[in-house]
Amino acid sequence: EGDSKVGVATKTRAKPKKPSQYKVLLLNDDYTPMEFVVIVLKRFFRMDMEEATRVMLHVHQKGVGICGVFPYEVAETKVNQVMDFAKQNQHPLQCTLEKA
Ligand code: TYC
Repeated sequence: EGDSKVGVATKTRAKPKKPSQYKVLLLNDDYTPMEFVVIVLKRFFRMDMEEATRVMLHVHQKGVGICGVFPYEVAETKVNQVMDFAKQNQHPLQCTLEKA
């Protein structure tokens, strides 16, 4: 009989959304030494010498390059760390975020 039907709960919670990912971009300029950019990529993005050199040369030649892709808060922290470190060393190096 109809009264014996039992409902099954299928959607008890909202699905947690994946945190949005952001690219951290490095911009070229005419003044920051190549060696300093390599140090930045090794220190803040855990690259080895080979990868850091490859990314630095890419930015030098193309004008912009990707350091990595991170959740928003991590990406924002990396940008701030790079900008602070560049300022401390009086280099005009620019680093920014872009939604992945
Ligand atoms: N163009 C710089 C030079 O010739 C090197 C450089 C590379 C600067 C990458 C910034 O993000 C950068 N010294």
